[in-house]
Amino acid sequence: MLQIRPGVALIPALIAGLFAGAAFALPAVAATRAAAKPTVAEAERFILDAEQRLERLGLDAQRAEWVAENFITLDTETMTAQSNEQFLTLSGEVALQARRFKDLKLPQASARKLLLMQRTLMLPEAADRSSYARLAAGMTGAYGKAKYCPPAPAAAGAARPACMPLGELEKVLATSRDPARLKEVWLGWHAQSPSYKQDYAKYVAVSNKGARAMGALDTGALWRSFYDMPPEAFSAEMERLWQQVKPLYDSLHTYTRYKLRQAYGAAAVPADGPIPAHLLGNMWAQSWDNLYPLLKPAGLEKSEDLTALLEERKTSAVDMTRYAEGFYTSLGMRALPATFWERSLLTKPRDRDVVCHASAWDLDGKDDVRVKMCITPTAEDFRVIHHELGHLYYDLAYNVQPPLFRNGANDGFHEAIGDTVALSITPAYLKRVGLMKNEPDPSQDIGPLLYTALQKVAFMPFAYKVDKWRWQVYGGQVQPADYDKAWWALTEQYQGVARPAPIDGERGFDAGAKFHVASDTPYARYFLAHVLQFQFHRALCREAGDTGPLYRCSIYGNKQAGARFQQMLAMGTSKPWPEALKAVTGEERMDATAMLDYFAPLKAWLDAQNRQLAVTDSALK
Ligand code: X8Z
Ligand code: ZN
Repeated sequence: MLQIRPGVALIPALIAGLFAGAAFALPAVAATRAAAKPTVAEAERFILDAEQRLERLGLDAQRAEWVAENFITLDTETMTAQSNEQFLTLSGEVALQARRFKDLKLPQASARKLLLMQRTLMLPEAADRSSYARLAAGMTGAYGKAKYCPPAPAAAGAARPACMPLGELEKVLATSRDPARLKEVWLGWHAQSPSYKQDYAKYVAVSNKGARAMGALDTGALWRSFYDMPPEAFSAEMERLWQQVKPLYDSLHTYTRYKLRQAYGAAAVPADGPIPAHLLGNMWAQSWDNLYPLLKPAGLEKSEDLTALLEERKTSAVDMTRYAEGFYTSLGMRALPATFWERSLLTKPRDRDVVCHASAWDLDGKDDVRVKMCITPTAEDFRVIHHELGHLYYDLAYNVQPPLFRNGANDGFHEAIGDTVALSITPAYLKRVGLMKNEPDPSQDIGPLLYTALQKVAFMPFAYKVDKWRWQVYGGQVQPADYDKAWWALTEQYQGVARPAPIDGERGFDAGAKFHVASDTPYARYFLAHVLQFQFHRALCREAGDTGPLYRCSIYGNKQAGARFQQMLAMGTSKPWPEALKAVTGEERMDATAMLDYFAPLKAWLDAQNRQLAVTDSALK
């Protein structure tokens, strides 16, 4: 199953059997019995049938989507829209019919299946379903094709620079230290999304219609209802977790601002205001690890540079993937099937547009699992391929379950699996697999720890913000003319980051410059995943008998930890997520103390640094 499309979250599976008519109609059997009280036997028959139909149509839709994202053309976009529309028709029908059985006392599994069938939009009008599916396909395609085309140089006869796809722009942001160049590519990319702003606004309206037909206030509230708790309780959970992490983030932000003031000058980075977004090494300022060379502790190294090593060795995309697979098999998990290697897309094709944003797919509910990713030999992609394989190993594990339970315990779990494994990519592990020559001295630990915090801790307020914004948009508190105003208000409030230039009036659509907004993929999942991965890591390290600091623990090669993880993976979404969490950690609540434990020495170090930097900073002009 595709893990990053909203379809997964909203539409557990689609069924075939298009309903050609304009509006839903209950099928004859259901209609004639509508007056009679439904029986348990009827409910069980309905569930079995619906589950099979949803699975069939869902897989068809996945396949169409796979082709559309691998070959972005008008025709593939139309075909995926048609296929998704069919799935939406079926899932809406099924959700409607599932309501009939709500008062029955059913076995736990059947009751849960009825609940899961209702996690969808319901759009009774065919025109709405069609417009929803077309807009979604169009925006994903537009994002995938977008390029920044720099203006022609003023000098007569000078060649026009080539248009730059996102990957190249990201590389500039990661490596250049020229503020003018950084600002140019930042603005160049953010100038692309206004082209689909109107479509996004239309899409929001149709989506809300579908959520309201399901009894939710709006699509945001519907998303928040997918966590085995009332939507308001979920918002409160997110806030609780954020408050746990905030002091650590504040320390990191303060340190980063001081260091950027040293690097770019006091005029470029305000002493106590937000940091300009183009200086953070990443297009969305969501992870700051590319700033490590500027921020690293004086006298300490980030051990060896994995990116340099991968480049130097000309590590291929397949090699990178083999390393990741090797980690999972070391935990006792199976090798990837031969078809994975035949059917995945691991490098960016030269001659066509594809959606390069990494994703993991399950095309048959058995073992036709694939990755689509434009891998480059960098430390970041090394982590991302571990992340993607985490999705696939989850798919492979829960494919023993009936179709409706073939999903993550919640969507945050799905995102957390590969990241948990990637937390075990320690210097000691890299040395063990021959990717590092010398293991750094433990006295140098602050370096790698800072590097990891720049990825993981910096990410937290970003991940919180994306769906806070969408909740406001879906909730109607923010109208299209104010999309950017609201986006940057949240960015300043949570991330302490500012737009490098004034907002583009009512025209701008900076949120749409992020893949997950353009493709309408919920984002709270990544926030949860960042909490959960540290909880899983802490529990698995204990299972492996490692009593040392969490940041030095690697579960590589530990079959016992692997078996414990696998046991949870195989549960899929058959039980409410607290039970899955308990299976690995013994805990039933999400809890950011594991993340705080992991970074505890860094927090103390940052606070000490910040006290010193406050003194030297005051002398900066
Ligand atoms: O989208 C992803 C994965 C695919 S599910 C590559 N991630 C988020 C992002 O890139 O914004 C992983 C971390 C956050
Ligand atoms: Zn993912």
